[in-house]
Amino acid sequence: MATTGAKTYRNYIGGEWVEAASGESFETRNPATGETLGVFPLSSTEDMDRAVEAAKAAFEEWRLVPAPKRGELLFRVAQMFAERKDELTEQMVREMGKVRAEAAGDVQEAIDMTFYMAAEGRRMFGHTTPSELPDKFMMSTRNPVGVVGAITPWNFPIAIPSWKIAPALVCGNTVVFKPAEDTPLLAGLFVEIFEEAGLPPGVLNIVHGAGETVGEHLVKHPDVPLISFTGSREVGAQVQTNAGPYLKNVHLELGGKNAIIVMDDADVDLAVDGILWSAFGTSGQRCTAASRVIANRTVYDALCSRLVERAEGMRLGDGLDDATDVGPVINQAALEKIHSYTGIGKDEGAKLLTGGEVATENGLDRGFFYRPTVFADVEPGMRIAQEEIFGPTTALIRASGVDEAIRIANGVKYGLSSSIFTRDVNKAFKAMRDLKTGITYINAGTTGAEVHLPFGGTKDTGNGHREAGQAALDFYTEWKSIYVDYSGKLQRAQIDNVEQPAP
Ligand code: UN1
Repeated sequence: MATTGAKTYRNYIGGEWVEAASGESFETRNPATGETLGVFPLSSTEDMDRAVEAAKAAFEEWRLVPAPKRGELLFRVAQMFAERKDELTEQMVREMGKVRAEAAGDVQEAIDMTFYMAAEGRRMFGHTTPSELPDKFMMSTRNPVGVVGAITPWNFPIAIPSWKIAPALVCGNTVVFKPAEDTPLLAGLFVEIFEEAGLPPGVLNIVHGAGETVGEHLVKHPDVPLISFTGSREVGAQVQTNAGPYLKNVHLELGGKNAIIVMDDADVDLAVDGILWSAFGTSGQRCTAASRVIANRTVYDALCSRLVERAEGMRLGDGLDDATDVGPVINQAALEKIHSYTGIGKDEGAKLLTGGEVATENGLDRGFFYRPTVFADVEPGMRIAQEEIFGPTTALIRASGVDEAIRIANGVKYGLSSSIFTRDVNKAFKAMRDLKTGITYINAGTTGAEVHLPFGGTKDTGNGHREAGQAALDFYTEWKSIYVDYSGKLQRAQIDNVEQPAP
């Protein structure tokens, strides 16, 4: 594919748009058509060092800007995201491939998150609590930490950066942003909006390039105390290992193998709607995607036939075409990985009900399209029921009763999202308590998190931290406990207020 005419973009370091020191570059392409959309700097560790240095210097002033003022800047950013929503949406469809409605939802999620975190500038509550001693005052405050390294994936190219960067900034940290190589264009637009809103130089920096070079360098940089990473389990483990010797705080948001449970008493039509949306929306490329359906025996057959019929009715195509239900997957490697799991599923003895192939008709061969794929007769231990495929493939598993269904749902290494369709309040409450995931939906699919509740998962989905909601503040600040003694004398805690035993 010729690159002639494709615009060249730069890194943003210390308030300047600059080329990579090496002068090398890479391209971003439309996964539906193969069209080249832009040329980006393939940065080196030298560029990353400069960005960290700029962020470190900017921190000393930014941390002293009153939090409500930092919030006001984020309000402006949120407003600009809203004003430019159509443009960002269209660019996202081109660069990432998701259909227009979903791309608009991605941008909306960033608008919501930025408004939410902007308002945090006037909250960021700490505690006051009585002292055990007279004439003494105690409180805790949230303090910024320093430079945050934000490493983001391509599947939510605007929303996920906002989950990390909005709370990081409102809390008074500065940021070096290393976006995914597949969606640099959107990441650049994201940063441009912060610049236009008036963010001081150095507070937010972006360095484009490869994870193995600049990403790794950021993770290992001694001047970056916080790392927030969203991506695969394998890379997450590497990030943790690389950051370990520096004793950094690391937030990991990794994979999922999310299940939808359908009970015998469920509204089956509603369940089918939920499954299709969660399994095939964004072509299955969400960490929250429903890649397993655990169906109770009496609804199993009905579910199979309805899912097949509806999946076969889904139209594949360019997300810019409003008739499209399912867009492309991100790149050739993703297409190959997804297809390899079809082979794995067949070899394991699962029954392929529909899909299972690359779609090439009507010009689809210019992009990376995979048919919505449904496997039946899947056993809980099969690889297609255990491993994250990150594509439009879902596996139907039989269960008897809510206890077995929950046991199967929990029988994977991940724990991000889960769902149960039931009209029985007792089963619903049991599921809310016992499904070992960070998120559980009742009578809805596994996707659709809102910005003001914590987002994240148990087990190998992460390392215990959460993004979004108030929970995000726990990662982007450190607690400071402050004691003010206004008694005018030395008062010893645990001693002067306690009657000492006779000698
Ligand atoms: C992700 O897949 O990485 O709940 C994020 C959802 C979206 C966010 C998904 N709001 O599916």
